[in-house]
Amino acid sequence: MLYSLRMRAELKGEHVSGAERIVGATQIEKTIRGFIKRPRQYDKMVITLEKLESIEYIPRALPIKSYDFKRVEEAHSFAIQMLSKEGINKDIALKGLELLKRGPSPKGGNIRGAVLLDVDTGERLEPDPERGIRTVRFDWKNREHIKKLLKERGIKRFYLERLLDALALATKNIYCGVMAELCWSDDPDYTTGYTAGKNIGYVRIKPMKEEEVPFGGRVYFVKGNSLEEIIACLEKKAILIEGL
Ligand code: PML
Repeated sequence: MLYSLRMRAELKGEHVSGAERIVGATQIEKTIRGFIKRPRQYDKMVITLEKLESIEYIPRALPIKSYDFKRVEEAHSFAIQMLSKEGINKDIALKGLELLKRGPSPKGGNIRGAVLLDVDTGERLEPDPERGIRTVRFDWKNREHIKKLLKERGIKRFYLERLLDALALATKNIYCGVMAELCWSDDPDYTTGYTAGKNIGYVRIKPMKEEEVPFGGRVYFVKGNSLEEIIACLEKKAILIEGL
């Protein structure tokens, strides 16, 4: 039997950390101990443990490429170029970048979930824009093995856990029918972000923001006519990714 374990932590009502694992019964306690240590500061943590009825397997994650730039502007132009290879036009891509620059909340600031941006109209499609849509119920079939493979490819310790989580999440998103994703962290110390899609793979791009900027998040570019199916897959379908 497999379980979905999810954590979200807040500080003064603001989301500060989240994590997601699919584990067997023997791993539950160890995973929760890891969750508790994860956020640097929090005053509230919610942990959800749920038995999974069915699970789908994806044989390979999106292929990884990494690009470094001197300036954020160059990194953003490159991201727009990558998104165009997934059929996202420049105006819509710019709208996604603008949302992450100030945080996607309609009041400004970060939100817990992702923005769903209609690739044809540029409209936001999430039912609740203060919450966004969360991709949940996904993980690696053998997380430690994938971690070892990434280390062997020269991924440094500082990036490892985030890359593992973000690559699994982006792989599920594209599997669920998201056309492309744009992301960078809201962590002020983490400036690497990515674009992802079925043609471009998982394209890591640095720096997507200046150091110490506390805004970021995720934008999923979607076709409005397949919205319900995509949301159901992102939120409900349990997915394990087998390999790189
Ligand atoms: C990476 O490939 O280094 C991860 C980039 C995105 C991290 C997003 C996040 O942790 O919030």
